[in-house]
Amino acid sequence: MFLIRSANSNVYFRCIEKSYPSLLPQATVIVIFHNEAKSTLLRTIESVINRSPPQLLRKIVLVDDNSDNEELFGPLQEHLEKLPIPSRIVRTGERVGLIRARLFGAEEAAKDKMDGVLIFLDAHVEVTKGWLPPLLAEIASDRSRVIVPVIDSVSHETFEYEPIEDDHERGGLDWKLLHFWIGAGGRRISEDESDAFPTPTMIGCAFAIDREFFYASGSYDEQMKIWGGENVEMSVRIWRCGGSLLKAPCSRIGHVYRVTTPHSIPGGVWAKVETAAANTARFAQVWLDPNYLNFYYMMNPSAKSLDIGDLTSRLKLRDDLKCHSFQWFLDHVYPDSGFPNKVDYVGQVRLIMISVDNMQCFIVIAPICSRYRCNRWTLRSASMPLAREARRECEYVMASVAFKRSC
Ligand SMILES: [Mn+2]
Repeated sequence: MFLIRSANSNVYFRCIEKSYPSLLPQATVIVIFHNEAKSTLLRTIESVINRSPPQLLRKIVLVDDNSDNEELFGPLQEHLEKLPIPSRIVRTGERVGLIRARLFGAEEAAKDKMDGVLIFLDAHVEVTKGWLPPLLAEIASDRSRVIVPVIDSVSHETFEYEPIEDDHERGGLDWKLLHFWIGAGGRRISEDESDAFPTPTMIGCAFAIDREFFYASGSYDEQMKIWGGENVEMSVRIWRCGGSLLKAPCSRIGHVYRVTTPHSIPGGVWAKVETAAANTARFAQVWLDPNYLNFYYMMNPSAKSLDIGDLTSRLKLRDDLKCHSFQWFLDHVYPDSGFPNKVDYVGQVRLIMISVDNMQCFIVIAPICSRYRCNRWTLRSASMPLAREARRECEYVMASVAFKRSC
């Protein structure tokens, strides 16, 4: 597999015709890695260099979060020295996790010049032709915009580039406060399908943000550990504290969705689950209104016993920035969320049947009620083309209804 290839991206015809201002802010690309395969990491970097207008790319900062793979030292360093764009590698020295490593990279990025745009990329992506100007142009017109590209898929087996079908998908928030993909929704702000559009949340593997705004809006919650939940925290915070999160359909990036975890965690898989859960619980405690926080603990009773650390600085940030409430976020940014604002009862899905053939969900639910007699509902809903997504959508549709009816 060559490091450099011409990746296919099926951009809209209008993207090719689009013109961008000649004066755009410069980007510093920050890539965090931990024992990434050298070839995958270099494909990320080479694609950035080959598919970005050189005048728009200031430098590349690589942050090594305590790798022990030898080819990520001497051989990687040698490769970087030959690159036409300044590329620097900094090493954390101990395992600090994605969140703190990104903060580390942002500090390094600001050492020469304070202005410009930070672009955080996973170490296993491949940017496509034309990916950069759409991101920078949105930020040039409003520095409080955080911009995400369309995330296509790169096969982890063959490295084939696979454009996603619906590039107007948005990021949502499920009832466990995790990111998931949702449809375009009815909220079109423009008739031109190549224009950037609002998305409630981002997946986190690639985004662009003005450097000053990154810090002014609270960068990251430093007490979140390793990985997990930080993407949702940032998304919701950006919206609620004076910014916005948009997706630019003319900017496309391929991402290798891995089968195993990209961020190994000392302590194994249970430590990983618990770390991500504690990060999410920190987000819930700081950013949910009391009724939604109550609902979150009903859905996640085990979250109550997690050690989530001290919240003082994040609560102060929320107050200092005079951020809107979670209710405001739901009303203005995510009206199709289905989050219930008053919950008397939490039920459970007993049985889901999915007919993949005719793309429909048939759901039978038997809510669990301790003290009251419950109805048994049978619902039917439109579905998604993939079984995995259908399952999710079905649960979601079902659950919304279940919560709206009391037993
Ligand atoms: Mn990734």
